[in-house]
Amino acid sequence: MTWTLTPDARIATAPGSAAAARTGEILAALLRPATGYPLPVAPYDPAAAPAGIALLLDAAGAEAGELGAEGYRLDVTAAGVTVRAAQPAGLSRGIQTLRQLLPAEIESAQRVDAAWTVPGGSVTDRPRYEYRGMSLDLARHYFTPAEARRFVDHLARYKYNVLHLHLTDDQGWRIEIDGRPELTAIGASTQVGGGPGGFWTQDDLRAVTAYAAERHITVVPEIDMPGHTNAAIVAYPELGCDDRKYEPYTGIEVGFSSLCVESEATYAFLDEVIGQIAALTPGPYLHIGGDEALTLSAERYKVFMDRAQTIVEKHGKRVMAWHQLAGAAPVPGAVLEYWNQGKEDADIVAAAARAGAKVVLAPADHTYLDMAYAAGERLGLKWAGTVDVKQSYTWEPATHLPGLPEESVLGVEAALWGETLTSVADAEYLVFPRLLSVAETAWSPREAKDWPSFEARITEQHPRWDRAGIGYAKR
Ligand code: TNX
Repeated sequence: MTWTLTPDARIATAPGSAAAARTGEILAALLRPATGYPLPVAPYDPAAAPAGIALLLDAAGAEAGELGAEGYRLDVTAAGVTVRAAQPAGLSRGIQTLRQLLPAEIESAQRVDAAWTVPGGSVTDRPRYEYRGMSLDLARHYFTPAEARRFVDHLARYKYNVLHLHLTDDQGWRIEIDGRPELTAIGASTQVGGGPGGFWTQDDLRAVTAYAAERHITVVPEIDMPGHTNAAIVAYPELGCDDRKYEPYTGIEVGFSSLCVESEATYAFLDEVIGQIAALTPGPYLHIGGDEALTLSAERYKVFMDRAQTIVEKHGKRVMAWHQLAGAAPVPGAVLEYWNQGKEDADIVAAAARAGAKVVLAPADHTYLDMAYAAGERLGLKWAGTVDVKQSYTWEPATHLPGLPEESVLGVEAALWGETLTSVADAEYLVFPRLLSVAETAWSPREAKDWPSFEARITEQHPRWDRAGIGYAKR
């Protein structure tokens, strides 16, 4: 038994839900180019003839509990397709499964003649982890807002729910801050390798955040501090001290810069920046970096991070930081992002988690999409070794860090650092297929993971990526 998408199909969405209607429009926009069908979107009307596709929010009681915030149930019969969820985010995930069940030609930007059939059956699906992210490094290589939206689409396709934007680093400051014009006039004008850099206006960040939110993806903005701040200090020299002279930097070393810990000018700056970033992004988290502050003693680092965390909380956000914060004093409710290779720093992270911190796992030797696939590759770094597709897939979050309580793992993140990138094509070569390894690790139940099956399913994605114009590594 199959269902076939026909020219007269309509998309009926949960009455009274603007979010469901928006998801219906997003689905229609995905299906119209290849099919050439009009696919009107309208509120579901039980008295009308079957629409073809229905996106409903009628999961209730035990089923709603089972589906949670992002789960969905997909039923395909000869009469039509129904996606049901308890929350709008579930519909957003469900339409991507429907898209995957259609023939690969559905990815074409031009009209194609194909039999738009979907196999019949029912699927109940929900994510394993509540945080499933990818970070994009705008600082080492600048990406425009349109390019970032392209990555949001990639994340939506594989059911991610967080886009982490690394907005600042030694090589560039990428976000407009009112009252601090030199950040963008000077701080934004560099990137790795000497290119022109660039920055987003506040409206750009608002717009990308809204585009992601319509796809039920939360933007987590990161302002890295106290290290990784060369670009900010070049723009505002009073932010530095330690008798170090700051010059624009386009290399790829880390750990040499720091905001001045003892200066009130530093905290006045943080209050402005964090306040504005908090107001621009509705999500719960604000990431303050905290990694590789190699010029600071542990004492000075703690003094700084204590004050920075207080400022984040004052502006109504939950602190997120790289796991080095575990070596200082994470505030209650802080989320630590573990990024090292091997089990390095497992002890301090596990101790912080036992004291109540939550942990997002981004182990460099598995989820760093900027690691080279293999020796001899043009793209990617190798400081955490090479990460082939199997290495990116075969690890287990619940037991990855010795001593880390399983319930403290909030989720998993893929990281795309930009040191070796010069274009979106470079980025997609590193991202695909490893984005899917991290997606499956974050979404699917532990017992459903299976490398031979995954490897075969990656190859099945190739015709979709070819038609969608997505670059990838044939691995
Ligand atoms: C380490 S991950 C860094 C980044 C680099 C990355 C390159 C982390 C918190 N710090 O500054 O871009 O390695 O792989």
